[in-house]
Amino acid sequence: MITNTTETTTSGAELDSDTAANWDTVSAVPGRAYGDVAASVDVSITGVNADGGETNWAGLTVHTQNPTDRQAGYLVGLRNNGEVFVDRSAATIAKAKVPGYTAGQTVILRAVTRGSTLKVYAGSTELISLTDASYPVGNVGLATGAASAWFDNVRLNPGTNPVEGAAVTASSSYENDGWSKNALTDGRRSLPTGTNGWSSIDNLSVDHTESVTAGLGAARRISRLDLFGRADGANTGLGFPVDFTVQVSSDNATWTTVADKHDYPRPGAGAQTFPFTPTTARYVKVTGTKLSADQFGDRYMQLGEIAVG
Ligand SMILES: [Ca+2]
Repeated sequence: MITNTTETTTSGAELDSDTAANWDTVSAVPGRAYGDVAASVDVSITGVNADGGETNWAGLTVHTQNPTDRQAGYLVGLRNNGEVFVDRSAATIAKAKVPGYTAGQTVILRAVTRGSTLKVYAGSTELISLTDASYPVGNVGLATGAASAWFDNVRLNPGTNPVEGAAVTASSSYENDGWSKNALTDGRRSLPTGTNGWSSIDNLSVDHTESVTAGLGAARRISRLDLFGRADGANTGLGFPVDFTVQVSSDNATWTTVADKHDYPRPGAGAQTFPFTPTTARYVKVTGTKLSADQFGDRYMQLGEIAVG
């Protein structure tokens, strides 16, 4: 993903060392046009030019018409004062603050486009949602403006999971230590640090039922649900339900069961895929009716990510 000469790669991360007053340093894969796409990068700003100081930025370009030009398309940037902005044709059309940002910290910056909707996240936190039809398709790239920055873990998902970024409801949710409902649809499937999935509250030793529901945003024809369990070393597969159903609904009230599993073995890393007869749905729900116990006898339900197709 390198088309300019001011970058070096170390330990899998990419350093853009251009701290000169160069506002248009962009790296991209030329010739790739993405429509619906989720683009994510771990970014930390390591230095800023005195001209502009902490308002200098690093981030992503999406739907750009020229891969090395940030003007024709959308620029999703993080300033070192914690502001995230979306520029279109070099004019800011939306901005928001990363909660609790401190200069130089690593932010998982993610842009998700669906049709004419562009959403921007910091980790699992939605910061910006806007509708704009000016650039429906184009390139994805990395960009800096008068800042040096580390880029790592670049991920592109060309719009194959309509529940990514979806609002999630759950029977209970442990909203701490990075666990959250929203982390079920944040595009990060594994749990390398134990901080990017959903967990029910974890202090119940009695078996019980837990459920989680995600919306697709609109009615869609789907025929598959993928569940990703934990994938963090010895905890891999922990919290995956033993008995569970997968249900779909058009109104979040009347449900049709499309999968009913019993004595499901503790899975490894990777997708657990449940195909079903193609159906039109707007919501999907997974209900665990028998939960597994951890080494302390506590029973809870945990998932890293959910996907449909
Ligand atoms: Ca996740």
